[in-house]
Amino acid sequence: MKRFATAALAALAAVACTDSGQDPLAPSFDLAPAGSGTVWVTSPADAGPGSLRAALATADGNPSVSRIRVDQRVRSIALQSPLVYSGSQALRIEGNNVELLAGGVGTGQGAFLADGGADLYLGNLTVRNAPGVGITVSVPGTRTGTIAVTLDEVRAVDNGLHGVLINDQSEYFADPNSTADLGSDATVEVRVWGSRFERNGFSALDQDGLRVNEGGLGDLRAEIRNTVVAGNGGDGIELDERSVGSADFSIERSDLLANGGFDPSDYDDGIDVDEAGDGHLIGRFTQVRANDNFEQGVDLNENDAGNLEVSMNKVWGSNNAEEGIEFEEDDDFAGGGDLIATLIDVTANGNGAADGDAGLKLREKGAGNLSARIVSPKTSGNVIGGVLVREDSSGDLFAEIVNATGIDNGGDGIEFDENSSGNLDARIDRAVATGNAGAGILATQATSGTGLLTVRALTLGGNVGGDVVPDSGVVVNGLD
Ligand SMILES: [Ca+2]
Ligand SMILES: [Ca+2]
Ligand SMILES: [Ca+2]
Repeated sequence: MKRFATAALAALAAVACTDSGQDPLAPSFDLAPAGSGTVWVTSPADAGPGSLRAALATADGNPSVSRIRVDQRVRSIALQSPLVYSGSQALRIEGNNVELLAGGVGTGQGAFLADGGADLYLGNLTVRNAPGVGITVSVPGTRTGTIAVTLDEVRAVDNGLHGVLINDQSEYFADPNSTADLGSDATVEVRVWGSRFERNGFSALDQDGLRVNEGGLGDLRAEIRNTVVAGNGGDGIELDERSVGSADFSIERSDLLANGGFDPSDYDDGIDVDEAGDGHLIGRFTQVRANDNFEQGVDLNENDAGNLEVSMNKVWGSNNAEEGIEFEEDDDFAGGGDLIATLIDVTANGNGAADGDAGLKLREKGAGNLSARIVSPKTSGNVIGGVLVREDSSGDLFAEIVNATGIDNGGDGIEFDENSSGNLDARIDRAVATGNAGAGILATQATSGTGLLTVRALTLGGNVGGDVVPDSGVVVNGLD
């Protein structure tokens, strides 16, 4: 495995060149096309000729450099200090499966920092054991337009703070607890493909597998695919959008498992998305497992003006200590807007051992309507309720649930709660609601407004609180 190591790498160390097609190592290397602005990394040393550090310095000083490629024979680099890229030109770093071992950088320091506002692609590399953040992209306050960051088969493992931090909140580094919403005018666009963020964030509070902070003008956009986020101390993924702009993300074929265990007084989630100020929270989940997390599996909070719009298809949020899947619109700050959800084949079993309201919880708190279509939800064995759909303040609640299973939950199997003014129109077409400690199906219309519960083809029984329970304001139709 290491036959080449000593002599070959000593030779490689002498070579650090902007690729010109005359690399003396040819033809044994897969060279970039001549004139492509590519710099090769041929040395595993921390610094010096051919090193990744030298390549980044070359890119810093030469805007025509757009790509750094690590030779496949450079298997790992033991960093003595953080790597920094401060150029503003878009840069593509192709790691060829190199490992950046960052245990030797200074106390609290990270492995890699990009702070020049460049679009960045990182491919096929691992960042391991940094005392601080594994990979940081710090967006300059002067950035405009869209800054695009792509992580393609990137692994951030066992770093003390965040695995990956992409930050456009100007107060964050000085005060991580700042609630200021300042940042650049730029939109932050993040793509994560085939990556792993594991066991980061056990050196301080609130350190996540992947954190994206967006402030100032612009949106936070994220696309996460085929990625595993597991065992991180804070949230697996946190997306935090403030000020003007929306949080708009999709997550597909990904696992968010056993995150949030660092601080017993403030456990964290599989994925936590917070949107504040003007703008919407728009999320799309496809084939996602958010299981075994220390707080919620999925926690989406939309504050202030704007809607919370979420779609799910084949999503699991099971065995989390609080809710499996929770959406809250106008969670902390009322500003109007609706909660709109289309959920297909969602499973939330065995949640709530520590706290929470229901395995699957949708709550619209401020002014605005709640509209939900939920097909084939499975909620069983939650210590809390199964499904809770709740609308507070002004606005209507419309919910249609098809083919539900709610068995042996500690609260109600399915609960609709129109908790203030506004009308309730809830429909259930086919459900098994048995063995729940509360009601099988509970519908409440608290104050003014009409209350209508329409049910068809129910299988009921063994519900301690009654099978179908309308409160005084609710009319039940079609009970069979
Ligand atoms: Ca911004
Ligand atoms: Ca916003
Ligand atoms: Ca809102």
